[in-house]
Amino acid sequence: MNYHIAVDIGASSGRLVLGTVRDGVLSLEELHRFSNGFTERENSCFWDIDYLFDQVIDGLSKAKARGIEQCTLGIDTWAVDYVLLDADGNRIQEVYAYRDRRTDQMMEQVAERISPAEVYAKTGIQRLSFNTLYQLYAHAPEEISQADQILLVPDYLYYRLTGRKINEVTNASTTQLLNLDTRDYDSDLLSLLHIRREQFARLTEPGEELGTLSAALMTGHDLPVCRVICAATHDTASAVLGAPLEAGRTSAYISSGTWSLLGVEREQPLNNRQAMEANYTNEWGAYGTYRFLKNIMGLWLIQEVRRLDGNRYSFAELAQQAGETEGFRSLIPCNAPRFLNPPNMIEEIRNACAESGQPVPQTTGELARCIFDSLALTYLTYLEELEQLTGEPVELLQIVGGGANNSLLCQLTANVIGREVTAGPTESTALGNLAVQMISEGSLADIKEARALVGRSFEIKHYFPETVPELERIVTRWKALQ
Ligand code: LFR
Repeated sequence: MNYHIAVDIGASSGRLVLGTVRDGVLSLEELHRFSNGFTERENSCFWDIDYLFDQVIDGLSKAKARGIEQCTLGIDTWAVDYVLLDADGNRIQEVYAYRDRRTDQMMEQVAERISPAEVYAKTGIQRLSFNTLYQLYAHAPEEISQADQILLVPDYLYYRLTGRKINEVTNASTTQLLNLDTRDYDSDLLSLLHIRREQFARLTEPGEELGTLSAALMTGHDLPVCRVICAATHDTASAVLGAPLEAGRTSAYISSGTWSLLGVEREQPLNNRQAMEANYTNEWGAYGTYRFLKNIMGLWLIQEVRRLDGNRYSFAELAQQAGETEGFRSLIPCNAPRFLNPPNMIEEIRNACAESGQPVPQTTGELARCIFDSLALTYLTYLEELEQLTGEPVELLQIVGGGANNSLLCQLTANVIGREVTAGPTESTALGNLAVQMISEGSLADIKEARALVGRSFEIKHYFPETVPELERIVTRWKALQ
């Protein structure tokens, strides 16, 4: 029996998932789950990276206790955030979380030094205030020069596990510093940041073996013998690898979690003027693919409402309450920067509704309904835009990730976009992580085989559009809010 373990850490939770294949079917077992979130201190937002590392070790100890002596291991996390290390490999400061407000004005400041069009032509990456480019620009040059190495979060976890320093490419592309032509860090952008190429590590492709757990870890803990494999370390890259994209039908996907990432997989980047103006991104995927997609403020909105509501209700209960309230009553422009990290999400949503003369959602159910309706309308807007940009009509929308569990949102999406929606697998990120391990180890030939394995191993739900009375009027109302 071959054991594979995916460490999959998102902005709100993390897990270690065991994957095993028996009789041509892949099954998953959650070995360990833990919560995640940034903390605010003196107006700054930080991740607790030591806690996350400890959780990885706890999960591996559980694997050993469960009888796993040997396995392969891969890591993925959210993107863009980084760790600055000194020459001894020690962190020189805490790890900022990407919703930290220090980058609020940085896109404008960078634009004064290099035009957004030039940056887009070089990198093909959408402008988001939290891209590593803007985060690093917010540091004083002296601070940056103190860093011997800059690793992204999963690179850093790999370093703590194995002692090897790499920059994995799928995640590195989200820095907005990689050049599409040279396929390396762009020298103009590095000099803008006062960074020398050597401060970043070697670019590493998913599938490469990184060695074993360090001797120090093995002596200090009771852990399985792990062959550590470089996964597609950006969670969205893994999520799309783990999506059983349907061949023969033109489909788009939404990787639905804290963010909703709506897009298509392509063999070539699409970074023309229209794509730039619409602010679509070309993130690098494993095996030479690109994800042409748009970041949509996703379940973060409901996660924040739930948190502020004292975590009284589960996500399933919130969806149920939303389903019991009147639809399309109050709508918000979900992707407006005001929702990125407001001091109080509930107040922000209520204010947005009041300012636009709509009924102000009072109950938790009304707030949830406002979010789900607005998300579905946002999906419609960007799906139509995506079709225009690629010139390819989309027949089917495939929702993967945790949001695939939300049948209200899936049905609303089908209704609003007027197309079939499939939902699942919910664990597509862990699946994509495991797929790279299995391809690397040779038990799967390629990503096509991996997707076929996923397709036959997990149930996919289908949602067909139902009529929404006066949808056209609702869409017009929604567009006027932007
Ligand atoms: C999703 C994700 C997105 C990225 C955002 C910030 O978890 O990785 O792809 O834009 O988080 O890192």
